[in-house]
Amino acid sequence: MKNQLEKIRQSALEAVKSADMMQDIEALRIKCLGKKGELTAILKQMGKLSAEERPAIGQLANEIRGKIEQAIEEKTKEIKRKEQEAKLLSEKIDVTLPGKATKLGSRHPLTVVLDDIKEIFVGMGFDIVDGPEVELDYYNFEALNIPKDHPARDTQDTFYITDNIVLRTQTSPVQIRVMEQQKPPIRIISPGRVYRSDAVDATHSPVFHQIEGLVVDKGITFADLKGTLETFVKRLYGEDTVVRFRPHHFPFTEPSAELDVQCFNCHGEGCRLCKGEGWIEILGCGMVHPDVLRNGGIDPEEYSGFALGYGLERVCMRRYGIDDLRLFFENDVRFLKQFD
Ligand code: 2NM
Repeated sequence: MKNQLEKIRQSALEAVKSADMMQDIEALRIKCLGKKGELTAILKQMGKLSAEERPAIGQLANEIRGKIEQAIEEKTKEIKRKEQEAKLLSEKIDVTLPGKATKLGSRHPLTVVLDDIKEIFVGMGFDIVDGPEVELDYYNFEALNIPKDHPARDTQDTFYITDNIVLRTQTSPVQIRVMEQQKPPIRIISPGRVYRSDAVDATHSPVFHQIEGLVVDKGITFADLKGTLETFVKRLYGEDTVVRFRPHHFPFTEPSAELDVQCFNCHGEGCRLCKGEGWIEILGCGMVHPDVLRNGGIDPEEYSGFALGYGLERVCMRRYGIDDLRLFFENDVRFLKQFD
């Protein structure tokens, strides 16, 4: 029996020594020390021993049990420590590594140009106003002196929601609304989306952007229009920009004009950029028609004003040399991230 005990001691301690996983240790504990384990089996046979042998064997068995328990406990600690070390090692981070850079978006090129334009007008004391894109026929056409038979009112050109509701074709309806609500002096610009029933190509889009401006006060003259617009254009294109005003016609202004800038490429000689003209058309403008003032609830005997309107896409295309309008609306990041 003593030999059996020594064998158990030896094999158990060796097994504990070579174990390297918690499952192995637990299996070993059950095998040796469990209720049906090897050591228990020996102790059950103690009854067969003589009274003299019994204490010594009992003592030995207890001593072996103690040794095995101790070995298991030490091994368990060792395994746990190794597991912890491995975990710490695998989770190690180098806090001195550079961080991942956050990719910032950029402004859309139309926004870049619009922000510049807004800043110039705000600097001259203008307010920026918004209005509905789904608009009454009255504000979009009627109040602006655009008669019922005018080609702009054709369903070929305008998106009709109903007989008297349209997608605004210009932002001038905003100006009528402002005149209705606000007493002069009025100094506003109204940038925003406008709609025309056009097929998409390199120079046409059913949705594009306009900026219109309106100034109404006592004693406003064509000189104010010229001074304000020349200042605006020089701030946008540079102080050495040469401008000219050319007579034109709009139903809502009288007199009306278009503002051209001299081609900065050929200085008026005529080249490919200005298509041989020497001048590049920038915007439309004029003195607000007395009927339009009246429609806005303003007495044309007491007040006068000027207005202007132009397309944001064209300004932007010229500034960046963009040759296809569709690029603005396709949202291809390879295009968009070149600006701002
Ligand atoms: C243009 C050209 C000239 C214009 C007129 C008005 C209003 F409401 F005051 F009558 N707003 N915008 C105007 C004048 C627009 O676009 C080429």
